[in-house]
This record gives sequence, structure tokens and C-alpha cells, in this order.
Amino acid sequence: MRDPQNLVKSIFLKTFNEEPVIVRSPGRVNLIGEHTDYNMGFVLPAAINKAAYIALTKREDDKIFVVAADLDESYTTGVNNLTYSDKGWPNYVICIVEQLQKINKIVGGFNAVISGDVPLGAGMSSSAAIECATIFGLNHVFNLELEKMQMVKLAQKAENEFVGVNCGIMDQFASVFGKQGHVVKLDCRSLEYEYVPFELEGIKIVLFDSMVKHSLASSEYNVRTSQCGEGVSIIQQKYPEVKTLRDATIEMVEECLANESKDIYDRCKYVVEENHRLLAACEDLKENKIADFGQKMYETHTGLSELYEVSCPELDFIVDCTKKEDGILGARMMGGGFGGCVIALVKEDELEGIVKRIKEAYFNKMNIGMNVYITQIENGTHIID
Ligand code: GAF
Repeated sequence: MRDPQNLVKSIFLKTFNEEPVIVRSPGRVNLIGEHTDYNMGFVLPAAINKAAYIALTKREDDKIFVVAADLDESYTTGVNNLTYSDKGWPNYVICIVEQLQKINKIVGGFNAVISGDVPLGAGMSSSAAIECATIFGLNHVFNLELEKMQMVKLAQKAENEFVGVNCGIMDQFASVFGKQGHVVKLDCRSLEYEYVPFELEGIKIVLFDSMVKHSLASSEYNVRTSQCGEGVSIIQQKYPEVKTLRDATIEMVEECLANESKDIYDRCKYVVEENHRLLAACEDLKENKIADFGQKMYETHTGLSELYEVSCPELDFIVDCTKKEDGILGARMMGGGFGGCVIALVKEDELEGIVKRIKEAYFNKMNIGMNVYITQIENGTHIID
């Protein structure tokens, strides 16, 4: 496979004949805490060894010239008359320029080459990675003096407005703030965060990619965000201090929602439980109780599948396969849902056999060849010297 970092550099040199600034911005995993970010709860993501890269320099005029190295395609538009492209991929760069303009951060024309090895549509945040790489690169070459957290928020806003998904802040945050060997416990309300060491002796974080992405993904995501909001409005009638599901207790959910629509009750119950589960899982980590941590991942999967209803038969099947393996400590679907990956904690010395068995079982059942990624936790977005 081609190395995307070398690729963006060589194509940039060949196309523009000058030395570019190169930014690497990784994809992410999330250990536990799913669908909690937009409910202002906690998440526990980490940046990984798959990333988006952008090589760029300023231009003298006001043109934006972007090349997609892997597709051998390019797109041109003007900084002062931005147009989106029906090719799709250039828009992840353009939506960032648009957000910068909205806060009066002026960028001029630029040349850029993008590439990456974050699998698309696998729930590893390939779009957040390219957005964060772009904003970092533009911040650097145009001296915009943006703080990291500002860049995260702008990239999230770009995703909300341009992709139309009311996503939370986790993906962009993880891409920018990731730290080698650590997961990040992020409080999505205060945006305070803590790095928690995650270098487990003999255990790997493995992603089993279902290779499916059901079309419901974005529309159902937005349905979930509004169901959570509806639940909060009902709870507030009795408990006005509850501003988001983060503030609600299980008792409040039982008292206020048990007689409401089953959907609202189930969604809110899951979120409140998941938030507590994450806090308990962080304690497990600190005490090195990895088996307990793994069990909580399984509980999360059950909640996502039965209460939050964002899983699908392919993901449920993979999780069932992981339960048959003694060498797997815990597993669950990861990310928004309706496809993408199952994340699992796998004993390294049993890894090879486990991967082979799960791949075979998946192929026999679904007739789909699966990709498996053995991840490492790496640093967040940075300029490559
Ligand atoms: C997607 C979103 F982009 C995140 O903000 C988060 O809500 C996640 O789904 C579910 O936890 O990745």
C-alpha cells in the first residue's frame, strides 16, 4: 500500500514544484461512551495509526486548487466565490474555508494535496480527520492564531452544517487532542479532559470492519439527537435543573419517562446508563481491571443494540462471535452505528487465530469479506517536520 505521507509530498512537488507544509490528522477509536457526546456526557476516544494528510502552500492569487492524490482528481474554486463540488471529496476542505470566513479569519488562495489511510465509511472518522488536517494547515500557513479547541469546534460546525449530521464533538476532538499511548476522557460539556494511560500488556485494540454502512446512518443519527432532546424536555417539567441527559439520573428517567413513548424512554435510559458506565469503566482502567472494563463494553453493545437501536445484524453477529473467544476481553459496535466497525480488546498471543475464525464465520454467515485493523494509539493532529 502507498504511504499517504510520501504520496502527498511527492504529488505536491510534482504538481506545484515547491516544498509544502504537511499536516497529519488521525482517525479515532472510542473505547466506551457512545452517543453521549451530544448529550453533554463523557467519551473515551483515542487517535490511531491511520490518518488523513494534507500538503499545502499559499498561492499569490485567490484560487483554491486541491488535488486528491488517491483519486488522481483535482478541483478549483475561488476563495471569494466558494463553490462546492459534486465530486464530494473537495467539500471537506471547502467547508473549513467557509467556517473560517464566517468568523472573519481570512485565508487567501492555496494549493493542496490530500490523501489518507483512514478507511472511508468504517466509522473511524475519516471526514473529521481531513477537516482537522485542513484547518490545522490553513491556521499554520495563514497565521490565523487559532487555539486547538477553536479548531475542533469549527471543524465540528463544518460537519454539522455541510454534512448535515448534528454530530457531537468527539471525533474532531479525538483527532486533534489524541496522545500516544493514552485514551482521552473528555467531558463534552465543560470540554475539560484527562489523558488516561492505555498501554495494556499483551492486549491489542482490534477493529473488525463489517464493511457495511446502511443508508439510515445520518437520518437516524439526527432522529436520536432529537429523541434525547424530547426526553430532556419531559424530565425538565418536573426537574428544571436537568439541562441535558448528562444531568438526569436513572430514577428521573423511570419516574418521568416510563409512561411516555417507548422509544423516548429507551433512548434516554441507554444514554444515562452509558454515561455512568463510562465513569465506572475509567475506574476499572485506573485499577487495571481490564476484564471488568471489557464486560462494560459488552453492556454498551447491548444498550446500543436493544435500547438505542443503532446496531445492525452484521455488527450484532460480529459481537456474538467475539463472545465465543476466550482471548477477547470485550467488544462492541463503535461510532454512530448502522455499520462500520466492532472494537474489541484482544489478547495478542491469540490474535491470529481469533481474526481467522471471526473472518471465516462472518464470510460464511454474511457472504462479506471483512477487513481487520490492529490499531495503535498515536498523537493527534500535527505538522510534520
Ligand atoms: C459519530 C459522531 F460524529 C460523534 O459525534 C458521536 O456522536 C458518535 O457518532 C457516536 O458516539 O461518530
